[in-house]
Amino acid sequence: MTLIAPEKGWFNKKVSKDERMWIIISFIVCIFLFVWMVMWHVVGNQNPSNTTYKTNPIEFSNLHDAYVKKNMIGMDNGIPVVKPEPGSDVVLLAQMWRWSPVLVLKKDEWYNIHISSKDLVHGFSLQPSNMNFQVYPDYDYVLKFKPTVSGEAKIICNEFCGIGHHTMIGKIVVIDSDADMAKYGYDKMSAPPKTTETAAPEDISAWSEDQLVKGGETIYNLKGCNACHKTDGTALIGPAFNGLYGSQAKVTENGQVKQVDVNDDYIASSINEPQKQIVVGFEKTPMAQMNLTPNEIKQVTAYIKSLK
Ligand code: HEC
Ligand SMILES: [Cu+2]
Repeated sequence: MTLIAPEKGWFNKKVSKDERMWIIISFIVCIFLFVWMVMWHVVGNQNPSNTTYKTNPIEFSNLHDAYVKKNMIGMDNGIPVVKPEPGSDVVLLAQMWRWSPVLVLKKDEWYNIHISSKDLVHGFSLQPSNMNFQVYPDYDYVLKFKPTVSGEAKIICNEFCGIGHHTMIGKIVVIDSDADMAKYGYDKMSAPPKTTETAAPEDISAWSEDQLVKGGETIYNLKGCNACHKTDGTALIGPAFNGLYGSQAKVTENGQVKQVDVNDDYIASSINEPQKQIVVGFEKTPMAQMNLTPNEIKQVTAYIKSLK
């Protein structure tokens, strides 16, 4: 509302010449930009074509675990490595704070890379090429991807996602032929222990202690515990796992500090209800809900127990 009402009949007054000219020019610019938005995709070869599907963090991380278990050829720095067939569907999971698995792709072949996040928004930035987009939980983003240069590319997270953000670096290795595997030390890799592949995960009652430990180690790597827990005594985001079992943990529960025995129950509750007892000194970054099944917890516990 203006203080002074416009004079009567203003709406039907003739628009001055230069005003009309500017309206026409801005209209043309708008139309041009609108068309060009589409042209970036067609001519500029930017804005990749993609499909998205609805998913959720639990469903997608189960998809990732199954995919990795089936296709894994070894480990690189605690992250499983897969070498998918050209033209196949590949699963890439972003989580605090890693990209899993490491992908070994053939040059000039197409892949359908399904990308999603297990926790919060991460950013997929492929270096050194200039490719950038956000990775959301609940969306399965399918990137049709054909690498055109061989060598090692890094996936940097460019969405600040917490204290370990800077360590969240994934890897895509592009090879010309299988002979290139040696360049990256990938020729001597060994597949994961057979236990987790052959035995039905629903029934592990007959497993030996050794099988449980091996299964637990696979879960530790697969579920990304290794992003926060190390096994060499050093604290990362969370306490180290070696020497943990059988010791005493100093925790805060309901605001009170107390000592508790580290046994099967304590480990299970640390995983199932991470917020209930917080280890003293690690209050800043709480552990996320990891959604392990009781069988997986049994294996992880055996693994932690085996780490002296
Ligand atoms: C994002 C980082 C992160 C990830 C991933 C993570 N943890 Fe933790 N974890 C923590 C932190 C921080 C603590 C200490 C605070 C607390 O007790 O919640 C902790 C505590 C624990 C403890 C209690 C340790 C102690 O010293 O008393 C156990 C057991 C544990 N985590 C198991 C796991 C397992 C198993 C996984 C993988 C399935 C896992 N964590 C994944 C951050 C993480
Ligand atoms: Cu991130």
